[in-house]
Amino acid sequence: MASYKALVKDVIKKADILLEVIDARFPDETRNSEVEREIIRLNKPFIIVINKSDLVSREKLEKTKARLSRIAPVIFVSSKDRSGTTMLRHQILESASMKGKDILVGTLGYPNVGKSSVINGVTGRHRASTSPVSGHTKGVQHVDAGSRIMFIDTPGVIPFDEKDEYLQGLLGIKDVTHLKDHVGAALKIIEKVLAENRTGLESFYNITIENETSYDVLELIGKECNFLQRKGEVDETRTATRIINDWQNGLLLV
Ligand SMILES: Nc1nc2c(ncn2[C@@H]2O[C@H](COP(=O)(O)OP(=O)(O)OP(=O)(O)O)[C@@H](O)[C@H]2O)c(=O)[nH]1
Ligand SMILES: [Mg+2]
Repeated sequence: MASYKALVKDVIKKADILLEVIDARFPDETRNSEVEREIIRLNKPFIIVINKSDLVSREKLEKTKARLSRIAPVIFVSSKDRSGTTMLRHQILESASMKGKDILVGTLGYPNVGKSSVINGVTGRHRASTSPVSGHTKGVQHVDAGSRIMFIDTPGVIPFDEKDEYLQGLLGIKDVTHLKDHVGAALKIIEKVLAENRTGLESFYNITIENETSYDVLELIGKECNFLQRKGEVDETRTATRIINDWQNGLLLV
């Protein structure tokens, strides 16, 4: 996607203030230093919006916030639960410090992090179209949020290393029908949840994990779900598909 840089630059140039929307589960992977540098270069205020905060523990959120607050004001939001959106509106008005004038707010971030959902959260209405399938927002769109705030919604255009299919699975950029290696993607999800919320994984799938590898855990889940083949061994693709869907639907917390 050759024109993405031009689009992002153009939005940064036009906007009075930028929101960098990141996924609470992957704050580092979904930040983009190139975008941040360009914002800083043009001397525009920006806010880091940690979205999907309903999917991580409060403790983790606070840690991420403390770390990122050195860079810019940080607000955590759950567009799903409608939390943090009033705070974000206030922060936009404060950071923009444009008394009485209309404020153009550019919204940037990776595909599927919830840019359009954050805009809807702040406007209080479903004005920006959203979808579980990434690449949903096509082209730049303006969304009037009332009380002087106008958003620019953008497509998730920050490019990924296309080769990193696992990361695309984790971030929900590719859904299960577009992933080639289901088992590989599911193992990455298991590794992430094992490391960050092992008991949550155990209780969600009703399994007990001792010292198993991520592959063993996949097998345990397959057995518990009764996803077996004729000879009785676990149907690993079916199990992997279930895990990817559970993760991408926000059922597994970290
Ligand atoms: N659990 C949870 N899911 C969310 C939240 N915000 C958005 N989502 C979900 O994440 C998916 C993507 O949301 P969008 O708002 O379309 O994301 P986007 O960044 O605009 O995506 P593109 O336009 O495709 O780049 C949808 O399935 C939303 O329901 C949130 O705060 N919590
Ligand atoms: Mg969108």
